[in-house]
Amino acid sequence: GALIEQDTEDANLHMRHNDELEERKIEINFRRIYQDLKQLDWSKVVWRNVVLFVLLHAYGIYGVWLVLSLQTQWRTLVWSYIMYFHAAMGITMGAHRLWAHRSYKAHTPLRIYLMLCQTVAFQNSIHEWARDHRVHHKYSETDADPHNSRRGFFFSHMGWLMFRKHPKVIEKGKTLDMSDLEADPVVMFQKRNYLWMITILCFVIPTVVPWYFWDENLLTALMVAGFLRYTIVLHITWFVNSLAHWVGSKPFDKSIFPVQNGLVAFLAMGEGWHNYHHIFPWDYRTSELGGWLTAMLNFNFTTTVIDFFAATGQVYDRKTISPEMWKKRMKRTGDGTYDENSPIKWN
Ligand code: ST9
Ligand code: ZN
Repeated sequence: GALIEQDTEDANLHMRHNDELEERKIEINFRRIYQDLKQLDWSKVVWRNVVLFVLLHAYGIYGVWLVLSLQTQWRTLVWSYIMYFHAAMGITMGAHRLWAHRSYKAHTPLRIYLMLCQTVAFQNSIHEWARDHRVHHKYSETDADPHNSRRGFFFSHMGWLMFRKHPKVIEKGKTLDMSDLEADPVVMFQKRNYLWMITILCFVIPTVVPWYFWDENLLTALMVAGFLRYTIVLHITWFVNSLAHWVGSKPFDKSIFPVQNGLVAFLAMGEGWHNYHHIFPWDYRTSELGGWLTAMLNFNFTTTVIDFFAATGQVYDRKTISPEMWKKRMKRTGDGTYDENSPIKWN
């Protein structure tokens, strides 16, 4: 009895989509954003996080000013980019494709490296990140989805990190099988040591390197390579949950919210092909794209890096979807927007 009840409930969570899909405008509508904001339950706000995010953005804006007013050395900018790149790899290649989805396997040296990169990004421990992400995939756009995009653009972008979680998130999250991550000593080491590790990797190293090696002003290094770089990586990541659930096409399945968004893919090293990814989450490319032009244009750079490590032997067992399979799915459920003649030619 209990089991059947549970299943029906899960099915219901999934099925109240369709009318809302019709209503939803594929555009960012500021009036809608405002209305959604008004409807959020403000008694659930975690003010400590609001204050921290306001401070972070104030420092980030100060960082922008230090860059635009030419007070930042070019070496510090290059260094900030290197930090951005590593943080991005820690999230896309590590937390997302390796640990949350297990779409490929990696040997311990590479897992340690990706864990360190993921710490540079300071987006919660791998274990917490992957649990939230698994529950997001399994219960997308329901109360059990941590960044449920039905609660509005802002909520799905960053608002969810400033509110107490919906009880369903925790309830459903506890039913997930996390034993694979709990058996990974690299993941568990990071979870146990998270606080000092983010301090060193997200803030101390990015700040001290420019100061020590090329005499950058310490405050400038902290604001630009630390806070500004951190803020940028956060927003790009959050765009996958906001923009890539709102603005774009649905060539693979028109009945879900996630969309294909090339801008997000470009910024997030290949993570904007979100309509595909929600249908085939175990594909290590998070898209059907392949080929050198995609790599050159940076539309899926993470895949290029995974392939590079596969060539060195550190990566193995990459899972993909065959073109026959995604084409079949596209014909059956897609919105008909797929452009087979696109200049960025895939397979
Ligand atoms: C950040 C994460 O930014 C961003 C993730 C984005 C994901 C994007 C995915 C898209 C695809 C990949 C794209 C990559 C693109 C990359 C591009 C790069 C250029 N299941 O949390 P608590 C338990 S983080 C099961 O306190 P509250 C939990 O264990 C930014 N259980 O809930 C605990 O139990 P116990 C920095 C769960 O009080 C209890 O529930 N970090 C689950 O409601 C309470 O947990 C922050 O800002 C679950 N899913 O607070 C921190 N979840 O007590 C923000 C929780 O037994 N977080 N539990 O241990 C917080 O402060 C809080 O979590 C909160 C909620 C205020 C949001
Ligand atoms: Zn995913």
